Amino acid sequence: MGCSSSLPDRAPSGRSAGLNSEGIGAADAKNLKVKLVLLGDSGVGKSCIVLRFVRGQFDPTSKVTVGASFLSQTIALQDSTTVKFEIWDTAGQERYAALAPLYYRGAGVAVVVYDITSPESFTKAQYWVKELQKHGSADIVMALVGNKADLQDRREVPAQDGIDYAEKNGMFFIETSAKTADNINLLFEEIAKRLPRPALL
Ligand SMILES: Nc1nc2c(ncn2[C@@H]2O[C@H](COP(=O)(O)OP(=O)(O)OP(=O)(O)O)[C@@H](O)[C@H]2O)c(=O)[nH]1
Ligand SMILES: [Mg+2]
Repeated sequence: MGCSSSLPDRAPSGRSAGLNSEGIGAADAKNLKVKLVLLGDSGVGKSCIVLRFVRGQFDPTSKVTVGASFLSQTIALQDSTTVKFEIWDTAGQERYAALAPLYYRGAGVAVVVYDITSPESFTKAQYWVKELQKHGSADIVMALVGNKADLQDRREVPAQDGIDYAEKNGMFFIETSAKTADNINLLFEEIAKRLPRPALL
């Protein structure tokens, strides 16, 4: 069960046209675009986060992701710049783990997601952070996301553990709920603010 987009799966094309080696580019000085990859254990809610961000929906009946799916969304910041996110939502099931480098290679942003009710998913998130530190772009912007924050009564990963781990690894940290929409837009706005800007800006 999960949130999947109705768009067909697409093979990754490596870097998108117009993006530099960190996956960040500018159509012009005020309009940035960035390749973003979501990584994390199966079932943590990656597809639901994307669906909530892109379409404002939560669909508890859709399927697990197969391979990866692609969506894009543009947001406007207060300084009147826009950021287009080209989002690769990867499949968390173990059988797809070997495909992950195809999606995180050349990404300017990596969003590593765990489920606050699942310590195993927090351990898996740490695995992905290490993998990105070894093989991701040098200037990649990384966010650590504790999802399913609506399930407070089932929480098993204290927020402080996420905060501490993120701080040690130079990551932005936030807890979200794709179900209630809590902090979903904020996650992407905060990422946008942290993107290195072209010299023109
Ligand atoms: N309560 C709650 N449930 C959520 C939330 N986000 C996702 N879910 C549920 O968690 C399950 C898995 O969500 P998905 O988005 O498919 O998980 P995924 O990380 O994309 O999983 P894979 O595609 O297999 O990697 C679904 O049953 C969702 O309804 C949330 O914020 N709160
Ligand atoms: Mg998915």
